[in-house]
Amino acid sequence: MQKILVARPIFPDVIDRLKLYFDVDWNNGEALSPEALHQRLADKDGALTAGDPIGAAALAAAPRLRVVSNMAVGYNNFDIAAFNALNVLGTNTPDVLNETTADFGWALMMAAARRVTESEHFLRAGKWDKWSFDAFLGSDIYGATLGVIGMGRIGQALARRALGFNMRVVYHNRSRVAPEIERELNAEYLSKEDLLKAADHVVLVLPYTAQNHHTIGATELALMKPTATLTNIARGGIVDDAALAHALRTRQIASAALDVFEGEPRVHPALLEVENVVLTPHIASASEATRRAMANLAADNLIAALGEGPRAGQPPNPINPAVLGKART
Ligand code: 8YV
Repeated sequence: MQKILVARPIFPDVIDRLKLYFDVDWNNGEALSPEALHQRLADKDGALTAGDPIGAAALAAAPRLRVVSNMAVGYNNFDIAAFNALNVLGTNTPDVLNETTADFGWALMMAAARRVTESEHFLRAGKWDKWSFDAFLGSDIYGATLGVIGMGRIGQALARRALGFNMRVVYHNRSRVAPEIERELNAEYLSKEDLLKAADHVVLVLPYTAQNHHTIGATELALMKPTATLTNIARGGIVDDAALAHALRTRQIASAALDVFEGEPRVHPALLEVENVVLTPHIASASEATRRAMANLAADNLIAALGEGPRAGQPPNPINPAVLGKART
């Protein structure tokens, strides 16, 4: 039997599925340190990860490893050049999380605009002693301008929600989406700068790459409206968290909502100090049904990529399909 490592706790029934095909080493505890991860990978043919960093050193420590299946759509934890150099396949879990993640982005945007958590903290602290006309005044979503940065599958799902809120939708992306999608979503392409000036609510849904590092920093925040909100459901590092904390403290923008952070699970201490930010612990895809679908899709990818099951040799979501069928070097 081929050997696999499941690097994180996941649903036990998915482990049972994997056991039908593999000898499974399951880390059902804290995330492994790089050293422990490399050691556990040493005799494995495949691995299932969830954000665990896999680069040249991990692959060198695992001479038999042929596939790493990430339980996430984002795979910035993989060094794909290193994978390609050794003919190691990477897979991810796109699509199954689009609507759930867009729902959560919407919830965060609304919470930031209408100051939901900020006012709840006030109430819980026992500070609410009277109704007042100007308590926690926020900004409207309905009829406002939504700015989506990153118009992939999740960005499009967000923009589709905006149709029901009678919003103007502007977007920025590496490249323009197809004209029929622009028409369906009533979405207008703008440069990043023009989008930041025009939008009432900016939502970030782009993948993390070296080029996207600090897509939003002090310069970009200075372009936004003082009434605007910023929501990040993409990846830590896309926003300069220190610059954002400063912009929130000085009310350069009205509020923000963040599900992802630079260096998470640590959160920049300055963000914890400001009231006008909603903070959640990387849970945008965390509905029961979606996390189950992601775990099962990650298992499907691993089973197929290691030549087992009904789709043997044809994993549904290869990231670097050019290595399929090539011997590990
Ligand atoms: C994952 C995510 O749950 O899919 C992604 O890219 O950010 C989340 O849905 C998380 O990355 C753990 O792997």
